[in-house]
Amino acid sequence: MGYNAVVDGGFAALAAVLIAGCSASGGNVSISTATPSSTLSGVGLVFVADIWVDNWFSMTANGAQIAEDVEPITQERSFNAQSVEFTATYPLTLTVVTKDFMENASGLEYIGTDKQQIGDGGFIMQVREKESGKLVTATSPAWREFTIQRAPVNVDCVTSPDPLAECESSALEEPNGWQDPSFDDSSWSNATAYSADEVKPMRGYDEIAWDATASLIWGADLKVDNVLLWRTTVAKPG
Ligand SMILES: [Ca+2]
Ligand SMILES: [Ca+2]
Repeated sequence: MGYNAVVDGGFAALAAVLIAGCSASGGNVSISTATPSSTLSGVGLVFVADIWVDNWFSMTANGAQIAEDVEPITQERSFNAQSVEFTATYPLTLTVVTKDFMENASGLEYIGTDKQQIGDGGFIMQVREKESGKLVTATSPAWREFTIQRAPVNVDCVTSPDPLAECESSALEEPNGWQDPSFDDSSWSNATAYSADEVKPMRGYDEIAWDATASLIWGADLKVDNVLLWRTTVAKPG
């Protein structure tokens, strides 16, 4: 699938328009190609975002939805990189929802098998201006993070024969307006950076040339934090 999105820095002006027939898939990398229409050309800049998440993401630019993981969250092994083109203006506010796979609210996966475990997450993204190739932003500890689902809170339940009954979870609603560029995220946490050894990224990760400044990030707990909200804003270049 492809998205043709023009995102205004002021009002979240234009909804992403889903267009057909513009996607390519090579290995574990899906490429969504935005094709700004003639009526929209000249508005904003075209950006390219490369994203890899263990396991799922959805993202906005300046308040407008621009992309969602092509691999559903309903599977343990949802690993893939995506490259997404979108048109937007500075200042550029990006928001991302990331989800680690959980078989149910217990937070565990492979339940009832000899691999029953607390799965872990991981998220890396970089954004460039398409024409200049200039790096605009990359995931780092400077990104703002707010975890809204944690499970299991009592990690000892990992070996339980009935995780849904014995594992505890905590969940919060998404804050109102959190995807708006003007949302105040000062009470949020900074992202925690993790090494590739800790995240063990796979399937698609190696097919992207990650900038040296792009870090794998997640919440403070790589395993227990399962649904996370992310924000970053890039000022207009001086
Ligand atoms: Ca996972
Ligand atoms: Ca987890």
